[in-house]
Amino acid sequence: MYVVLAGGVGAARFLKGLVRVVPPEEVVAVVNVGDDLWLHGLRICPDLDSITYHLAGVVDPDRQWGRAEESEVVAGELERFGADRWFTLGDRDLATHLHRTERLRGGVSLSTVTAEVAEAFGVAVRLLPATDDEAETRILTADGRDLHFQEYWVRERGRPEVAEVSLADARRAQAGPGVVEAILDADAVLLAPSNPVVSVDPVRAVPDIGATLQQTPAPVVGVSPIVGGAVVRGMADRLLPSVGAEVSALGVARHYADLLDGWVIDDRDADLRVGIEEELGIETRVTDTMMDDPEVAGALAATVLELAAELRR
Ligand code: FO1
Repeated sequence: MYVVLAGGVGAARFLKGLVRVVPPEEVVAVVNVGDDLWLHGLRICPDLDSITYHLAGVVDPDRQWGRAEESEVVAGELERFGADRWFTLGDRDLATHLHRTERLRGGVSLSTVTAEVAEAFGVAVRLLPATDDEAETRILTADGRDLHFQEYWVRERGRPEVAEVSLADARRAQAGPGVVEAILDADAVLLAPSNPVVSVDPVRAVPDIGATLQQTPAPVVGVSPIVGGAVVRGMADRLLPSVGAEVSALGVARHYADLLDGWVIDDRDADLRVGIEEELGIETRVTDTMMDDPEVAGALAATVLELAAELRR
């Protein structure tokens, strides 16, 4: 069984590749919930939903989040009542949030309702929220504001200069049911090519998850989300400096150095391999990591699993 620490789109694409080479029932994704928010009285879980929709093949192919063939009738009607549309919920997507919120209000845990949603979409990968607690990531800006991650990224389009990323809620949270056990029993723990600062760090900031990652006998192998010194998508390039990390495959490897046994970087960064291995002692492989089509994602997943198997010996 393989555990993947996962954020949104990068993780979803990687997971789609992974299930080409191992049965989905053998894959457990431990998913970031730091992006989650309350809006219009509904609980929205963007990373859990992006992964579910990608794996189910119903994601919007252009935006890479939300549902394909989506309409926004309800969002338009909400404007009548003065609602701000900075974060728009599509009509099909709304059904997921309505179901989830009704179940949460009825006392069911986020892990349980996540499993229900995955099953309803025919997703066999086990999706585990990192925590059932509300543990939102806060962005403290250089001009002194304390923003929810989505306010920073969507409402303000990632423009404010970031002074600090606060994971204080995650540091007080408890691991979701099954997470610690999965990490301990895994054949390998894989770090998806997700944003290190706002996707993977909020997962490992949960104290019992962080401690278990140090204890597990499983090798930990990651895929660099930085290619050629630039981010593939998202805002990692703007956030890595806030934790003192260089925007490169080497910088991210250093950031994860306490955790990694193996690291997979893109062909374009081949010249960094020797430096990473010599400086950090992390076994490094070079391959195509640009998962534009599922075949590349499958080949990448196979490379990651081969490295993990070598490290287990
Ligand atoms: N991203 C946007 O840029 N604008 C939106 O209005 C928006 C709505 C939205 C609704 C549901 C959902 O699951 C995701 C949504 N996203 C939206 C994407 C999301 O904010 C982020 O891309 C991720 O949280 C970052 O991984």
